[in-house]
Amino acid sequence: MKFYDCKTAPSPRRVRVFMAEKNISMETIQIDLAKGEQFSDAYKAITPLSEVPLLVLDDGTTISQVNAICQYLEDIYPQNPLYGRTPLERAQVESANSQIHMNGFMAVAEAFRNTTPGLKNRAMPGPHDYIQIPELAERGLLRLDHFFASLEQHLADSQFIVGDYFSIADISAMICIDFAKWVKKPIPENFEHLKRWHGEVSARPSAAT
Ligand SMILES: N[C@@H](CCC(=O)N[C@@H](CS)C(=O)NCC(=O)O)C(=O)O
Repeated sequence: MKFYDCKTAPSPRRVRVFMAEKNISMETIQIDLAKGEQFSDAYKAITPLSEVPLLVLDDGTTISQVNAICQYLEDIYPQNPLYGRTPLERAQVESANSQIHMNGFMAVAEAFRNTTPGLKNRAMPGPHDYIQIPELAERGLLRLDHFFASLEQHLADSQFIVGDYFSIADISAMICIDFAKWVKKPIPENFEHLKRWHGEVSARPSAAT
């Protein structure tokens, strides 16, 4: 198996931290997004999506999308489960992880991609060009305020996102909060629960990957 990564980008970091938590190592190839390597003929021959992360199996089968890659790895490397240990926990992790992706990750991406001068005409990742819409950036920042507030409330009486169980949802939320610094949205000073949790998850060795 090969993992196509970009060490500076938030989406592939979700997979890297997941693999570190599960002690999975594999051949990793860096795609330099800043240099446009995702659009090279060589990479387009591997995936028409022009995105990272990407997993390529030994027979050449490709798996794209953070969640699909992590779920596949969870199935074939069941040690240290991060998608839940019971049917209920699995449902809770899936529910939290999709909300974090939609309401957190996509909100930051909306704010970042619709304002960054270097991403003019690249408001969405992938093979198609889309113009920036400044109103979407404003909406993204507003959605991010709501996302932070809901996490602060939730973590007031929960150690991790799903009770006392560290899961993929914590990885997604931690990286979302780190990504939010790109749009100058640090954790608000008075959000003590969110800061406590972010400090704890960031101190895990996996977070340094
Ligand atoms: N829906 C994809 C999103 C992946 C994504 O947004 N990747 C970004 C890096 S964080 C990318 O490949 N960007 C390429 C570009 O901006 O051209 C997933 O969940 O894996």
